[in-house]
Amino acid sequence: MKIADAKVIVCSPGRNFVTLKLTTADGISGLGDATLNGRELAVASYLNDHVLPLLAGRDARRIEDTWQYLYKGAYWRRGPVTMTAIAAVDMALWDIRAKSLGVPLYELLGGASREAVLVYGHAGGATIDDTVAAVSRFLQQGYQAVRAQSGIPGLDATYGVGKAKGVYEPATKDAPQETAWSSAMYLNFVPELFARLRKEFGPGVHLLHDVHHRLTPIEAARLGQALEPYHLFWLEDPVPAELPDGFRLIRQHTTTPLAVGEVFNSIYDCQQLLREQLIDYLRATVVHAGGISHLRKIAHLAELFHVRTGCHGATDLSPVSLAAALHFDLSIHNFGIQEYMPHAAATDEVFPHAYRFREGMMHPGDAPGLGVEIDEAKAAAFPYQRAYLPVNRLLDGTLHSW
Ligand code: KDG
Ligand code: MG
Repeated sequence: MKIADAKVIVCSPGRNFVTLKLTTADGISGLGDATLNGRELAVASYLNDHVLPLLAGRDARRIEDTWQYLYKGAYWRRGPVTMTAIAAVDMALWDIRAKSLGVPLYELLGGASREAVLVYGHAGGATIDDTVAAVSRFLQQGYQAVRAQSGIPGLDATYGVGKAKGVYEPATKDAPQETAWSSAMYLNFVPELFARLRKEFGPGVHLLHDVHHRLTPIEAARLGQALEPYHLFWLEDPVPAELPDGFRLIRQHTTTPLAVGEVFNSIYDCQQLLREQLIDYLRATVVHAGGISHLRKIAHLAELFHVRTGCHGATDLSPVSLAAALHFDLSIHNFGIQEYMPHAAATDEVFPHAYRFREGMMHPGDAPGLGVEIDEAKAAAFPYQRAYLPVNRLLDGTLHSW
């Protein structure tokens, strides 16, 4: 089962995606997502210029050995570009292996640990009333868990509130959008939002919230404490996660569960948070954290410390990533929740897939492999468009985390 062909497909059906397609000499092909939002071409180049020349003739069944070859063999370790490229190769090899055996990937990962996977949707509105209406729409669609974000009085635009109803695509063409931020205004406002949501929807619905790395540890501790009466499923990315020690301080002050890790790219980013039990949910993903092989190691380490998974799943992660995440989620023991934002219709046309949503739960389907393909002719009709994620400034102009 030698790798005979490898190519990188860059397309933009609604937004940019980088996809790796590997094909074996006996004609089995596998897909890997290599999309790094706002820096897509860096990963395409890493793959084309440095990884693909190493793959020709390798045995597609040697998934772990190929992972180690690309990780240790580069000498330069970790980092989002490297780890996203390795993830794409890893996903494609698992896809090929499962297809060669005629089974859905989760069967190779130990089989199903549950019937289906709990997912959460994104509700956002310009005002509290709009957010209440948005949450209500998700509940009508069967969601059991909803992330709620709202515009903040006095600030023009804020994270998580889409430009149009139901749309979350913060990247903008050619240049980054600039948004303004005040932690003081935000901290005064958010408890009011969740008080209202609990009053409207009662205790049965899982509510989540994303701070998007914007607070200091003591501010995050105050927010976690203020939100305790509303029993959040989690408070996400309360502070920038480069400094794991910051979470000790948050943890000393609040029982609100914490989720972190969508920007993590290896087990080394996670290990202190896990070992010291500073978080409750880990958001590392298949695409940015080294693929299925590496994410399984992270999840197994997390299991020792009572930490469950909550994989990142925004629309900048392609249907290939979503499929891989669902196979992973279905199989591991310490699964918590999966983020789910349906892709644009054009994306779904380019990437036909077997996964399905029903009553707030998802299943990867039982097609062999990942259960997702790419229609290359359709992909070619959507050429790459340069796009950037926003930047965020405090009201006095100081650059802040977006
Ligand atoms: O590319 C960045 C987005 O995926 C990120 O802003 C989304 O924070 C996010 C989330 O929780 O989905
Ligand atoms: Mg997030």
